[in-house]
Amino acid sequence: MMYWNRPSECMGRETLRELQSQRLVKTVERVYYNVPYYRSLMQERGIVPEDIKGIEDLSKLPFTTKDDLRNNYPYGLFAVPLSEIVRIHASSGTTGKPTVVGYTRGDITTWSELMARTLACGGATKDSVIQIAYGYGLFTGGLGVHYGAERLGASVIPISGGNTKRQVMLMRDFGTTVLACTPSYALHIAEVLEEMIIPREELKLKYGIFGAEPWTEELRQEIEEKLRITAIDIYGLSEIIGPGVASECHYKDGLHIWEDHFIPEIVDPETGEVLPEGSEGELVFTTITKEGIPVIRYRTRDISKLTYEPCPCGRTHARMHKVLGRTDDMIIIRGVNVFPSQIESILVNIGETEPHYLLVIDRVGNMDSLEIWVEVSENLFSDEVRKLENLKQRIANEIQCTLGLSAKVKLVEPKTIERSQGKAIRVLDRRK
Ligand code: DLL
Repeated sequence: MMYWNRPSECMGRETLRELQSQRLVKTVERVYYNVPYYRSLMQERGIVPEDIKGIEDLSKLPFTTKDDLRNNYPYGLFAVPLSEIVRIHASSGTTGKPTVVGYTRGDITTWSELMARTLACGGATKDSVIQIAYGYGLFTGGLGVHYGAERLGASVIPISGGNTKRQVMLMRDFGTTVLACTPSYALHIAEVLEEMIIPREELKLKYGIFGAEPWTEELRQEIEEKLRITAIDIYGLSEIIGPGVASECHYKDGLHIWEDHFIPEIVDPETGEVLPEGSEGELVFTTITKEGIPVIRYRTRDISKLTYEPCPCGRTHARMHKVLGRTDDMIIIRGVNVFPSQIESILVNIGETEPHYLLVIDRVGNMDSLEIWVEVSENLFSDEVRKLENLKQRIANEIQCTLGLSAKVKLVEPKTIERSQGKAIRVLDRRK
């Protein structure tokens, strides 16, 4: 049993609740006095910080959503001056603008600590050789896992995503024992390993720390068999901290939420009402130690359920069920979060196409592929091939620039895309 921080991970529930209450009270004060947005929201509801005496008062507080972050783009929800921020990350917003988050030096320390916990919970130790194939950059995956792995004292290979043959070669040559990447990329790596005819015995791989996108138990089994490893599910989101919010232990029966830093709730996605333990609903988190951008009751749009039953691993923190779905239309393609509305605004901005489009997502080999079908006018369609090629290229480039995702564009004749009677169907996901 490898704990990274036993006193915190195995803290009695009473003590934990007490700690959460103290930290919540401080957080509410911090946002009330430092973030005008939260102050006016609380004033509108007639709440003053003194009304929040502990965790039992949590539901008095208003929710925060991705839209609130967008409306305060880029730094409006920061609770410290920019001079205190040492790192900025961003993730997809629902339309053009990304969601921006900032970390103080203290936040980076907390994040590293929580990622060290997460990695240890999944089986890594200071003797591990960790290959980090999550993307490095504005995405929180690469750097988040990186700092945690160094904090743990492991040997870190910061390879980032892509160039799969090289991943496999270095995995063998450098003696990687832990692979950290998205589950779909892990499957792709497994496939390339087979193609390269490298015998499994030449690898030292033991564990996979996979997350950033939904995956099924079936996919887990396939990866575990192909790579002959234990595959662990880790969960997180930029708005809360990045990876390092919750992690499975080797019992693989729900993900432990690091509750001394984040208070989870499950709410009815329609009414916002808090649901009792075990109910399926939308996950909501309140950060209670963050300095740069604390968030109050953040609506994740992820569907899950909570259990407070003790886990045989000895950790006392609540467990969330593997993510069951989303309450909105966000899709994750090769680890990149995509809202159909983002593609729509790109198409509208470029013009020259009709407002009828379909995102066709598939799995080619083990890699997600995205094809965008979009209607063009009769006139344009009968125009020169060169013009059409040029338009396709411009759309694809714009998507690459805005989302960092390569896509194929297929221009189709008017009325080819099926019209729907009710809500438009914008996504055809063939991966399932
Ligand atoms: O994906 C942070 C992360 C990086 C987590 C590396 C794990 C590993 P965002 O890009 O902000 O942050 O995307 C957050 O991804 O709301 C979920 O919908 C989805 N997601 C993340 N982890 C899982 C998971 C990172 N284990 C959004 N299972 C979240 C299912 C996940 N969905």
